[in-house]
Amino acid sequence: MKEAWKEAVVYQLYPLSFMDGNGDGIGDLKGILSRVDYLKELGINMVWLGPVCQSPMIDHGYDVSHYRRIADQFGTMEEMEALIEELHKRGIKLLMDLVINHTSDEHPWFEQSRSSKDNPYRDYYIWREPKEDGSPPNDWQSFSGESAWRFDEQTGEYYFHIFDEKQPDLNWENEKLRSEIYDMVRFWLDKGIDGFRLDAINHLSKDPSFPDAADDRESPRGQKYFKNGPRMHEYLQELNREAFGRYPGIVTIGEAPSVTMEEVNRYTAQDRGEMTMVLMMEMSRLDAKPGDRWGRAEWKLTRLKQIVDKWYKGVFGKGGYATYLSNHDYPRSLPRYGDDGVYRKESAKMLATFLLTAPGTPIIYQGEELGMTNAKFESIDDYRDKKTRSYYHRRVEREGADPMDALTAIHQCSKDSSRTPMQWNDSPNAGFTTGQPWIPVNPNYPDIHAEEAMADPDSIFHYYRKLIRLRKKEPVLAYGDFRLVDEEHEQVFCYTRQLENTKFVTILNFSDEKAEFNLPKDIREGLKDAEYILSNLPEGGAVLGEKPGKEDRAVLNLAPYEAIVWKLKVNA
Ligand code: TEU
Ligand code: CA
Repeated sequence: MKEAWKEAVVYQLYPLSFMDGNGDGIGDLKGILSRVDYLKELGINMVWLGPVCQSPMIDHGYDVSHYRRIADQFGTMEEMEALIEELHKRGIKLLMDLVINHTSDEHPWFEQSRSSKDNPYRDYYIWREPKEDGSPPNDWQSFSGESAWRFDEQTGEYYFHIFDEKQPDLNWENEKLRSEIYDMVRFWLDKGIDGFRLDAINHLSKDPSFPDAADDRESPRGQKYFKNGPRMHEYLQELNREAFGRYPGIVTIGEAPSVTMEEVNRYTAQDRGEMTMVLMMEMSRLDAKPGDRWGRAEWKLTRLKQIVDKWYKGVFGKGGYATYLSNHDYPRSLPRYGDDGVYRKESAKMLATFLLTAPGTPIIYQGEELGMTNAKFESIDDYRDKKTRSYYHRRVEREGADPMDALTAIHQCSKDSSRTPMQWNDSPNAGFTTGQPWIPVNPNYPDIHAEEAMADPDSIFHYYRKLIRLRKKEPVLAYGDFRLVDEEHEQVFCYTRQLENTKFVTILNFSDEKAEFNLPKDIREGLKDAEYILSNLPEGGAVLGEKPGKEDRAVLNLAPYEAIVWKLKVNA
């Protein structure tokens, strides 16, 4: 069935780093407003705006201290209302980032809650007595690897937090808390926003007995008791009944790490009234080293193929999912899955071809459309992320590691790598700000910026525009089936998408070397009168010149990072 969310091309906009409108070095709403025509030009039709509500910014806005106020550094409610209006005028929907698993410890609710055991807000959060020996109530860890419990002197109890200790988890068992959240969500929906990205959403429900998890192999320990908990579906269905579901066409994209396909369908099957989609997080960290937040592992293309195939077979047509290769929580994928050197342009376009012709609603992370790369600052003083800085100081000061070794791991794994300011032009600070940017701009901005990209018809930016137009024009890319071709090939990712008698063939060389690819008979036949759609190489590249299939060629010779898309006419 036709659904706007299936035809959406989403743009993740990280407000701190998109555009500074008042010269204080911090991105803001005024800055975003000055760039809405850029978004229109790119062709996206949905924006996911990172958190902009009042916050002490310990976690860059994911620590909310007031849900109904815009943080001063981002601007005013009037500017937010203007942004909603200006995006709507351009046919672009706006999703906000909804952070309701936790608040900041500076939220008035928490200040009340911690003040006394009998305060009416006490149970808005999760408090427990210490064990006999004064230790934490159980052995669960937060995502930073330390205890998920923080002792609070004032009332002699511990409170629970799966993220930073300044981000106490809300107690969703408390009905009054839930109804306050629903009221706040309606407040934003009444302003005309079109939906939400739901932060860390599958952590809302915890195992109410809070058992010790000593035998738990997972990291962080205890996670199995604080994700996908027993009342998750009840809460989401209530949230839908009380808020999202009362407004037409609201789109929700849940961030739900480590879920099975069955759980994804339970969260997103249309008839369950819970969420529209979940984020397909598995593709974004193929090279993460299991159990080592700061390590990198080799990754195989066959792994990526298996993930795409698993999600297609498990969820497509039943539930909903959104795909992405880069976001604000991890270094950009271009150098990790492609190349940020000689083949930067070709590989960025190849990755774009994958993201926009594979199944699932695609999310483009700001700057990905320019082929922006990861910053590699030479001093820890240029990094802002709290965990990055504490990792460096632990390694260098406590463990005596060589600073360059610690910085190499940071270059490869720090959240800050993908958070450097958007590169608009070659003026100072890439045109992002007239002030001192909150984090340094990537020094390569004179060569990589929007102005040069928009002026160059062969740029990554214009290639994305072409792909986005294609995705909006061809229903097969939103609704078509997905068939892997040659699952074992370690260099080439080939797949077809078919809807009735339209069949697209995408062939991608994910390597920096030439690749030979055997075309199966049905595709070879189909190519005889195929329509060439696009390629990332100049017209007449190694393969296109020969238009394989006419001479019944069986083997394609692909150039490094070559991407090709054909459209076949088939009998349905
Ligand atoms: O991230 C959630 C998050 O980080 C975990 O679910 C993730 O799977 C884990 O860290 C393993 O890598 C969201 C936001 O994207 C992030 O920026 C915030 O810091 C976090 O929630 C807390 O709000
Ligand atoms: Ca600003």
